[in-house]
Amino acid sequence: MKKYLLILILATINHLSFADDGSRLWLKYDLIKNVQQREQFSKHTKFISVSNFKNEIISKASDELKTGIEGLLGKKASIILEAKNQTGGIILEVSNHQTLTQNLADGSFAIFAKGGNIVISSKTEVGVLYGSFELLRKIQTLQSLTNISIISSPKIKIRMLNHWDNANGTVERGYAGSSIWKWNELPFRIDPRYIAYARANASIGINATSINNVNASSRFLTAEYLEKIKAVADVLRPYGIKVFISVNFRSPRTLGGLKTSDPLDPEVHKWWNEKTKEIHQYIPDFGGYLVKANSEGEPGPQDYGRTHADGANMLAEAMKPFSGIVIWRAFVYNADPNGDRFKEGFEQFKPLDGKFDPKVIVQVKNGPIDFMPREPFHPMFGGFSNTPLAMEFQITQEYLGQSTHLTYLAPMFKECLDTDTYAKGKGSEVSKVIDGSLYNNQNSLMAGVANTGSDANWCGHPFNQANWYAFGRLAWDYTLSSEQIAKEWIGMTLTNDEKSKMQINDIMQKSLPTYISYTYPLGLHHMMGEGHHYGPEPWLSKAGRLDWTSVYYHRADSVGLGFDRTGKLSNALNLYSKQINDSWGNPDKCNLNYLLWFHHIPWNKKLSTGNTLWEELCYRYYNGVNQVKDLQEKWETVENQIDSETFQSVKGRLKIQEKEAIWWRDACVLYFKEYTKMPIPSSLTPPNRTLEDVKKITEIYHLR
Ligand code: BDP
Repeated sequence: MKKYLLILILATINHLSFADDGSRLWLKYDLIKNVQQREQFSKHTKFISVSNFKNEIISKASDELKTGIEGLLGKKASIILEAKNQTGGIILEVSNHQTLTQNLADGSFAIFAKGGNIVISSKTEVGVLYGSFELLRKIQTLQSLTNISIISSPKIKIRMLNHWDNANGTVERGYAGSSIWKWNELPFRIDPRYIAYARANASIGINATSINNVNASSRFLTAEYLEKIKAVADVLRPYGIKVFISVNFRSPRTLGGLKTSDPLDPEVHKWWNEKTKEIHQYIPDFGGYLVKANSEGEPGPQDYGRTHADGANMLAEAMKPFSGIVIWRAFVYNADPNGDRFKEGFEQFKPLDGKFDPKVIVQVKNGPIDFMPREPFHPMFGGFSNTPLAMEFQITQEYLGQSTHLTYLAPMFKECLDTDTYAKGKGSEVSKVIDGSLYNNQNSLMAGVANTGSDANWCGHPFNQANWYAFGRLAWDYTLSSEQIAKEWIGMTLTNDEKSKMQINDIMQKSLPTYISYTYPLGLHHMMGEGHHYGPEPWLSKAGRLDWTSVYYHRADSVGLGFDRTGKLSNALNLYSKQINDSWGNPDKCNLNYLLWFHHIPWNKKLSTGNTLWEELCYRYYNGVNQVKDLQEKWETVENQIDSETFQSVKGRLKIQEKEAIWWRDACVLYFKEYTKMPIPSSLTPPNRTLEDVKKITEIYHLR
């Protein structure tokens, strides 16, 4: 009996010591198991030499190196003032003379071997911080430091998270608990998570945070909240992160008591000028404003007969004495049952191209509708030569399985960034619009709608952390491959066992095509459950607006499926260049992944695969489900190399994913079958339920 008790106790201790709740993200710094590997790294990390102890960014860099080295290598790492004839250490150096780092963007750094030491050098303190994280990443992923030689430079200036967090602690489209910002505690209590958040962001080069929802409350501009935001800004500053605020355009009325918020009214100008000055008293390096205006019911300049440029320029003027900027979102679409939402942003902003103040940058979602799992790039990219445009990606998985489906988003971000707009001929990729190089813009910005929340592991699904990580890495350097980023993240977060790394990378690379296959194959879009945006509802035909329904987008009828965006109907294709039209505009040449985005295809039309549209659609839905089973099998093979809590969490979620992939498949196949009047191909087993059965699942979601 005693023996069994002892075994039980030991097993529990063992379990506890390995249980990983994911809270340390990719900055785990667990001891490297292999002694020889540890010795190799120890040779290069005997000390950390810092000549400028007082600088708060440098001191964060040396602290991080110390913590990292002590954890990973299980030894003390001393911080010293100057390495006099000492070798085998790390030297942190801010240097203007360092030829390696001249003419490179702010935050660039070099890491190189010199005189028996490793030097991390940059023109700026924050570059030294980024270099320190890079060196730790090398150790975490077991890469040799011998003769290390790296020069790294960010391609985008402002690398930003957009939090859609509300003052009451909820998060719009958040799937990982409540807000990380504890407004009720601030400014008096600083949650240690703010520091962990800052470290995680700095480790991937994120240097800006917009802390509140774009559907903004004026409350964030009150003195009470500015004091709270200041407290957060003070925590983030030593990690090189600037704070932005999303503002409600009606604030001069709701908060200032004015009669109007008309951007051409002198009193309104004065109000914003004073408010902007006041903000700077709290936060001298304030990043600027983020504005959602005249979109989905939010107030804006059009309420007063003014344009987006009038509104943005008024705020830019208030920002003139300061370094901050104004980020104005292009996510606008008026309710027009006969129009095409695809074209709205482009058409509303096109007449304003060139009319924005240089302090304004217009933030555009990656695709023209709304963060669908696969969207063609937004035609504004390449269509606007006189306005700096920022990229807005969604890291939180509103339409991508939220926190239960495994979907790695780096391939999606990259697909958009790598697409050629042909705006100035071949080689005019979206990435070159964003980084400012195509049109010679000074400002450049990439924003990701954050997926963070109060859950212990920050992001809900353990793999959702990889999307935060990937966003930061790509904002820093969009030429990194999805594989490289995945492997880094796996090595830092899950395991460095080579075989398991390969399996997990494979899961991650296959995850997005799998998800798209059982939800939106062949370019279908916007068929999710109303409001909550989870699960299928392709039959949705009545909503607050026609362009919030599913039938508006898929246009299924007895003839075929898909939204005709050629000259025959909406002509949205016309917003793209001729070269894009030559391919996407032709149903026989169009990439099948985008086919139903642009064409209404007859059910019995033969596609390039040799199958008819109906057959291909069925095969893809069924394949998607089978691929989830593959992901599950692959995950089983890594069990011994993964912390058990994480392993079980992913395993459980994959089960949900399998069940819901079948839900999507059955809903869509049974629903479209009503239009085709054709049987499901004989090689596939038909769903064992009716369309009515599936509709009931969705109805339950809407019960009150
Ligand atoms: C949609 C979301 C909505 C956001 C909106 C936006 O459903 O909650 O407020 O985008 O980006 O995707 O403003």
